[in-house]
Amino acid sequence: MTGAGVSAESGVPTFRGQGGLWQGRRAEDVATPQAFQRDPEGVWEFYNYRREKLLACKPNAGHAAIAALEAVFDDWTLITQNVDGLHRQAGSRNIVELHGNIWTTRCTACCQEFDHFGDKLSRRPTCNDCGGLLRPGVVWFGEMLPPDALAAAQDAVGRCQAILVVGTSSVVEPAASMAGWARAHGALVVEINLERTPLSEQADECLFGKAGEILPRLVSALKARKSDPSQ
Ligand code: BV8
Ligand code: ZN
Repeated sequence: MTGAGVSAESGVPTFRGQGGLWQGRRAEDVATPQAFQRDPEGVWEFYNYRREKLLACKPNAGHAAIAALEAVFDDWTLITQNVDGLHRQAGSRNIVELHGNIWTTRCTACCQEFDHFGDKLSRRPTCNDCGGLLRPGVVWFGEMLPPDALAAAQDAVGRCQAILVVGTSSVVEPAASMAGWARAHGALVVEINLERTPLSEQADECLFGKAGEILPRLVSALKARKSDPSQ
């Protein structure tokens, strides 16, 4: 389970805390259906700014390590709250994007979804098919998560032996409850973060430090264990 902290070392601003995206902005003003209803151009300005910044960002060692873990485990699911697409660029494949993807759009009239990876969009992009207003393909506050993504995440969390929770402040629901659901059926909970979060007291292990430094070390240890179980 990853959050914005995994992308921080790629230069993608996190949401909360010092210098975060919500800094100086209220999430309710830029990341809710009401905000979009009220001021679609202002919301598109925020998302176009983030898309623009993302073009210069590349996956970091943390993303690469997570992609490598997919090959270490027979049954692995990456659940991410991140909308930046960097996990896929790093080579992860079995990905559940709980909060959508900033590179996609959805037509508010005909509901078609479009991939605009790298495209520069206007402040009022419209659907090529029906001329309807496009919205960012992300999940806003007060919106349900995509049912298939939520179901896939709940299935993985319900079956896992261990959950690694990396770079999230664990405040946004229902993502923040996933580790608790895993723990409830006996899974090991390991948190990797720079600081303590509301999840920390429930975690079996808290590894404090940068995801881009801790994860590669974890992958090497797991790979060594896999090749020589006596280790
Ligand atoms: C829902 C997409 C059912 C858009 C996002 C009261 C009224 C109404 C709703 C609610 C309410 N109370 C609770 C709710 C539900 C609400 C919610 O949880 N609110 C919270 C804030 C109280 N949730 C919802 O609305 C969700 N839908 O519940 O539907 C429903 C329907 C109607 C009414 C009620 C319920 C939808 C939530 C999705 C919102 N969309 N983003 C966009 O991106 O613009 S949320 C946004 O926050 C991002 O997706 C982000 O992923 C997510 C979580 O943030 P984090 O990833 O954790 O990032 P953050 O900056 O917070 O933390 C970074 C962490 O990394 C820190 O801990 C830091 O220490 C660490 N870090 C930094 N650098 C590193 C590092 N760690 C390691 N290494 C580093 N280098
Ligand atoms: Zn349309």
